[in-house]
Amino acid sequence: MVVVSQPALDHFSPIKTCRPNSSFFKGIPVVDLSDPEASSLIVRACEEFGFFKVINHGIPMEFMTSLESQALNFFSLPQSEKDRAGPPDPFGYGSKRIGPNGDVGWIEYLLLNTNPDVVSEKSLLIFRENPQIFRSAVENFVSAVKKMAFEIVELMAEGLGIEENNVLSKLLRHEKSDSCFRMNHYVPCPELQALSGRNLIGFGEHTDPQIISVLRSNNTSGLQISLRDGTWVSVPSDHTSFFINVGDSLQVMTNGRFRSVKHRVVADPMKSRVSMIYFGGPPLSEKIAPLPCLVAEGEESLYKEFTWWEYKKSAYKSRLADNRLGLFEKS
Ligand code: GA4
Repeated sequence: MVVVSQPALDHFSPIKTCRPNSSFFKGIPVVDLSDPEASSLIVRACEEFGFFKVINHGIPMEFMTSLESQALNFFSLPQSEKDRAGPPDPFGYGSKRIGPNGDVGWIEYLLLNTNPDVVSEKSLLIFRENPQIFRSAVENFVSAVKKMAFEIVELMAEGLGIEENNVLSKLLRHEKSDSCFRMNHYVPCPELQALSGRNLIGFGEHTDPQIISVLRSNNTSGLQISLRDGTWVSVPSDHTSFFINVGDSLQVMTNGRFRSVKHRVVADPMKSRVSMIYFGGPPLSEKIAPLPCLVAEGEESLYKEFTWWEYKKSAYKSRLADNRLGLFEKS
């Protein structure tokens, strides 16, 4: 038995840990974007899990690998260099601290606005080492992933039987769409595993506030989702595919028919995990409410009225694991 000395463990506090989970969930829905049935498969996945994997997406592997290597170049800079691009406000480089309210995780990350009106000082610092290459790797990847997100939300609308065109995609396509992009690096940490047999939580449990999130990671697993009954299951990694999360706003727009998925990331003790996520949100002034065509006669909205700006403001006052939609549910 390994005797764990308290000072050694204190080094990792206050980051939470959990017992390793070596079995992978085999029931993650997989949607082939070229399948004529894709729209109904997507709807079923969003209702049951709020989560699915996308294959045959047409995004060149080259976009994923070049961004991954640029991100790793940045993350391998000396800490003092990286810190110059932080702290995140919310954009920029962050290490361990997530959000403004005391959440921490075993993670370092870069958070970027996808449509900067100005070239911010922060992004100049992020791209500093390799300005052209890094910036264009981000641009290529984000613009391809955005297009796929537009296509996916259109398939959702089709599967939901919404007749009006582009009802969801217009929010993401909007020039003022409030979307962001995140590159996460989960550094391996064999010491804690050796000391305690436990793994560090990289990104604590939460739901994403936006409409849709599109994630790609390298072949290191760690992502876990919570099923309807509250059990946590590990998602097998697949560096060739994308994973889609339903966000809180989409849960509201479907009046609770789609569920925003609770998820978290457990850091692998031996292998580094790199993930990249596009969070597609509406313009700040957009009213977030159930789409009228999805509310049957005699049925009511489950939520009070609010704008994306109001929801976002409230999200930034919350802790990661809070039930953010709770405040906006009708009692
Ligand atoms: C979760 C989804 C996205 O990563 C994010 C996160 C944001 C942040 O890291 O700044 C938040 C978190 C996320 C939800 C609640 C608030 C805001 C940290 C936090 C404690 C960029 C987002 O949009 O919301």
